Amino acid sequence: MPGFKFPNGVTVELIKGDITEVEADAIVNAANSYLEHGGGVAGAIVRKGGWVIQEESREWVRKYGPVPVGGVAVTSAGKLRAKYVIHAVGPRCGIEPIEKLDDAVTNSLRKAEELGLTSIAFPAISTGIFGCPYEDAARIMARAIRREAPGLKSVRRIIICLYGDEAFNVFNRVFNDEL
Ligand code: AR6
Repeated sequence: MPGFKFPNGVTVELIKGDITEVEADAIVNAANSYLEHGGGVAGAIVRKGGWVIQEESREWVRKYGPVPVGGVAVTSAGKLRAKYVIHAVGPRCGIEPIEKLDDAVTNSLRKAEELGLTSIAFPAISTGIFGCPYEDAARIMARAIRREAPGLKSVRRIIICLYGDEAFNVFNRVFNDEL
């Protein structure tokens, strides 16, 4: 399993598989602004974690309004192994600037810090239904992590969970390049 370690001990691991099976304090969801969890990662999280995650998401939107692109919201993780789901809204490529993915990653990491969590797992946000290329998304995610990791105090482990060989191979090459 490819891994990276920062001087402060924070590790980054790239794994292949289903993020709903990953053991981490928080799982990041690739969400939309309305937190209506349809397909992809979001659908899998609600199917496995339970409808409570969708209900809490709706409650969040009722209270605070839609989550801006690059922003995050937190709910419980229902029946999943994680303690929380951090719903991060990535950009829709061709509609919003892909650089907003940096905000989505940064805000997720900062939220995990705020919650005092030690581990967080990310999917390849925006590379499914939202249509961003793996290569560009990987580079933005890697650079955001490279910038944020040295300042992390609570978070010790960052996991990037890729679905399928193609995503894994591209992310692996780009992370090797950037970290
Ligand atoms: N585990 C890990 N990665 C996955 C999984 C899984 N179970 N399922 C898909 N992927 P997407 P987006 C990969 O579409 O592009 C939803 O409807 C997938 O192959 O989940 O940010 C939301 O409600 C791709 O590489 O997220 C939003 O409306 C990556 O995860 C919208 O999709 C992200 O794909 C968000 O679109």
